[in-house]
Amino acid sequence: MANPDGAVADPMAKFLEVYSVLKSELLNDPAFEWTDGSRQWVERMLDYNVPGGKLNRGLSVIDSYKLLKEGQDLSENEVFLASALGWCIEWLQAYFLVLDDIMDNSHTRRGQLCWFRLPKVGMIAANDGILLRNHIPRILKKHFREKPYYVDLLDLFNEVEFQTASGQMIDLITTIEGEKDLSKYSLPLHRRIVQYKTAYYSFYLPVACALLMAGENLEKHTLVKDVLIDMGIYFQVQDDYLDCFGEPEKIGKIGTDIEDFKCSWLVVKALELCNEEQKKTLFEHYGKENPDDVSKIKALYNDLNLQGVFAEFESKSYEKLTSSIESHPSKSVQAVLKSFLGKIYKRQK
Ligand code: DMA
Ligand code: MG
Ligand code: MG
Ligand code: MG
Repeated sequence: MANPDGAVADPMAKFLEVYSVLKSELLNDPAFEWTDGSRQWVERMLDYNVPGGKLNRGLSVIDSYKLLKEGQDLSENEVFLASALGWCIEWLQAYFLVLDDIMDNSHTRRGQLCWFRLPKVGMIAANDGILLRNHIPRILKKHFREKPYYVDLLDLFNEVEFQTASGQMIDLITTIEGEKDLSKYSLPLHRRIVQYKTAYYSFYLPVACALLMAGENLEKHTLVKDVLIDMGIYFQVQDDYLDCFGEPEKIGKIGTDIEDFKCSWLVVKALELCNEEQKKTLFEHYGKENPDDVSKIKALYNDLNLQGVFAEFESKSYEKLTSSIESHPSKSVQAVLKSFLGKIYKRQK
């Protein structure tokens, strides 16, 4: 939607325009000798995997940067740079999701087949994941090389990627065939997994990007980091809940946590609340592909009223997060954090 002066009014449309710019730069990267075939593959792979989500992480870099600038008008260039950083996070997410879906044996993502499920793609998806990951430093080099915060930006992305991959590792090694043992599942283990696999890249990274752009030193913002990590943990509990209780049409994916023997918040709560007989059911049927086993677990979750337990958790988390946010000295930082929390509270997708 263009105004008479040609400016784009809709922030989403503007953000998507930056995607097109970054994509065409990547498809003409001078470090590679492109052919029509290779260009078409990458373009299709990007369009399939990068822009189709909610784009919350990406958009929140721009929102956060605006709030940190306390109402000052941003220049065209600042909006472009904040959008480019937002897209780097969406690229990082796409990279993790393409590989996560292979490892979790998932079927759908964002309302379509998982990339590796397409007949022409298969395990080429593994290399596509690597390519997506490599696009991030290409984008950063092209647009941020001369910035004083360039090294900090590279370091931030490297650190967060390492934390996420480590979280994925502990998520996966709890499900090793032949070593499945529900008795090792607990709230502290769950917290450790989700803190690393989700919270850093989904919550800390967007705000950290905005802080670096605003010239801030990240070491001075540990309080902000702590709140964002707690928010990320809450967000992944929602993801675990929606895996079982969400509507696939809304969340765009079909849950696999029960089949995959995941250390989900739901199974941890079930273990906490069950009686001896229900515990037997959990041990016997959790982590099996067979739909009858899965149904028995879902019936048990209903018997234990996990929907109600979750609703309680959700409002408690909201209260706790709000009071941590309000303890922060800066009003603009409070606004950044509150806007984030508002976007995810009681989310259905
Ligand atoms: C995914 O956790 C975490 C990363 C880093 C992709 P998950 O497997 O629960 O995510 P999803 O439910 O989206 O597959
Ligand atoms: Mg998954
Ligand atoms: Mg996973
Ligand atoms: Mg999940």
